[in-house]
Amino acid sequence: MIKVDAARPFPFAFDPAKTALIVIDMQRDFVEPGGFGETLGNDVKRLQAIVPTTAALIDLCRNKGTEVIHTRECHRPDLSDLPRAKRDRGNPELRIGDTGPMGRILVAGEVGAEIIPALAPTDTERVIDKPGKGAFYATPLADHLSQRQITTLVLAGVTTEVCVQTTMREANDRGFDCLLIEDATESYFPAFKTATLDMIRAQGAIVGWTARFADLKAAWCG
Ligand code: TIU
Repeated sequence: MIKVDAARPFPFAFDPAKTALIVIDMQRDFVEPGGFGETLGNDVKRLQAIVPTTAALIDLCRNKGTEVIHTRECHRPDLSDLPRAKRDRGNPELRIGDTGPMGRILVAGEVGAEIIPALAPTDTERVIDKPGKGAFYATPLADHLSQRQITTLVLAGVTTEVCVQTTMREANDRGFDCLLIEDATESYFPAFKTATLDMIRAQGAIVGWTARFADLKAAWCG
């Protein structure tokens, strides 16, 4: 067992053989100009700051033989998995399915839906496409983790209070112990990131734990 003493709200112990890293939605549509994130009115540059730390986290897990799973929020080209309520939400310049500079917004197979090159999956890593904010809703993720006897999830990606938090809450309700890496997740809204980290670890880790990447690495690499 590895014990991360500096995790909050208290030390986090995990078995690397029963752990998977889930990197949430590090797609061009959220991180680069011209995609879904920007069309919602956000400054996407904020999210780029976590790329080096997230790359280092992925490398650490690969080197340790801990499975790395990537998710992508995207929809089928015929939009049959896009609820009207999701498409109509807000007042974006471009809606999901419309054509922008990186192809159709949040549609599978388009340039914008790809994971950014700096964090690209290897040929053997699992990529889960998801139509919702949570990675468990309408995906094979739960079955996959169950087959692999995974009990612990390390989480990273964007955005902290939307897809990352939703996935972490879904996982928590399914019985997984969850650790969110603080400097490998980011939000378009700094206050929302802070609040999300606080609410995750409140009430004795009601949703899970958080830790800095350096503290995970120090505990794991000795
Ligand atoms: N808008 C926003 O903050 N996030 C999303 O729509 N999706 C994800 O977080 N991936």
